[in-house]
This record gives sequence, C-alpha cells and structure tokens, in this order.
Amino acid sequence: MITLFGNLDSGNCHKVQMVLAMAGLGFERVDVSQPRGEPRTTAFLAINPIGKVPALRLADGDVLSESGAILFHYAAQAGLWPASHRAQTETLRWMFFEQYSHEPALAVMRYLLRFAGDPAAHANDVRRLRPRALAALAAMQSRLAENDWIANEVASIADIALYPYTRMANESGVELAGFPAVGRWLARVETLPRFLPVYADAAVRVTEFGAWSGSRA
Ligand SMILES: N[C@@H](CCC(=O)N[C@@H](CS)C(=O)NCC(=O)O)C(=O)O
Repeated sequence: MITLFGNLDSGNCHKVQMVLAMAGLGFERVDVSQPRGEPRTTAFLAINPIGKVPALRLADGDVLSESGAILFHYAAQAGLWPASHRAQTETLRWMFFEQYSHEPALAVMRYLLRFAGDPAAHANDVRRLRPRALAALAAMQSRLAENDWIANEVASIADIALYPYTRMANESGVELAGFPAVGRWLARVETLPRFLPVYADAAVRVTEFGAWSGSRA
C-alpha cells in the first residue's frame, strides 16, 4: 500500500491527499509533525533527504517527494492531466507560479501566524510578505475572471496545487473578498468528484511518526 508521510495542517500534504483521493487510491498516513521537528530527524531524512513533507512511499519502496512532482505522478490517473502539449505547458506554468509566487507568500504567512508561536515576533515578516500574497491572488483573479479553471478549459493538477493555501488565505491574514473570481473558482474546485476538504483525512490508517520509526529501529 502507498504510505503518505505528512500531516493535516500542511497544504502541500493536502494536495497529495486530494490527488490520491481523485485517483481512487487508498493509502495509509504516517503523521510527521513540524512542531515536533520530525521532518528534520535522521529517521525522516532517510526517507526524504529534502527534509520536507509530503513524501510518498510506494508499495515497492520507491519514494516520491515535492507536492508538484507527486501531483504529476498521479495526474493522468486522476483525470487531471490535459492531452495537448500546449495545455500541459499551461498546467506547469501555473504550478511553477504556485511554488514560486503563491505558496512562499501565503503558506509562510500562515505558518508564521498560526504555527511558529508568538505571532507578534513575526509581524514584520508577515507585513513584508503581504504584498506578494496580494499580487499572487491578483494574478489568479485576473486569470479566473476569464477562465473557469486556472490553466485550461477543464480542471487540472494546477487547480489542485493552488487550492489549499488559497482556501486557507484567511489563516494567512488575507481576505478573499476583493478577489470574487477566486472565490467562485474555490467553489468550483469543491464540486469536483472525490473533492477532499482541507484538514480532512482520506487515509485508511494513521500512525504517529515516532511510533512508526520506533517500530523500525
Ligand atoms: N516544495 C515543497 C514544499 C514542502 C514544504 O514546505 N513542506 C513543509 C510543510 S508544508 C515542511 O515539511 N516543513 C518542514 C520544515 O521546514 O522543517 C512541496 O511542494 O512539497
């Protein structure tokens, strides 16, 4: 069976849960906690030397990581990979946008406000990131005012990649009221077959990372 190493607070892990659910694949989850520093432990680095969740271990022991690469791995099976070369290029365009312009602003602001402890200590960093987050949402607003889906005429893994940190923008201190087409797009993503809400768990079984690595020591 597939094993997802990740947690429910991470939007990057949500993307992987969503594509696995949409591909109709069952998986178990090993809960790797960031507050406990588990992604940087020797035991986790042996799974993913990049030291970040999500990581996915396949039944044959092969390991995938980086949410965008994992989305690509299951895209066709989930019906989320377009046929034409041009549409594939457009899908990658918005996935690279997500990783360079969107996630580094919205996800980092959310982390600093919700998980880093003492949000006041990070107020300057949050203020510095805010224009980048608003610019990313403005780019999405402009695109989605003309198109139902972010990359193509039909849904693709680019929509799945952009969904969680946009849906959780309020936790990053950003309101979506000024981006109405983005709000309509979020509602559209939520109508996709086998859609999985943020914070939901599609895993058939969950094990704490400490217990999982202890049982292998
Ligand atoms: N580009 C990576 C980013 C992954 C990432 O930033 N993961 C965070 C959780 S959302 C993490 O594992 N952080 C652990 C740490 O920084 O110690 C992806 O898309 O998978």
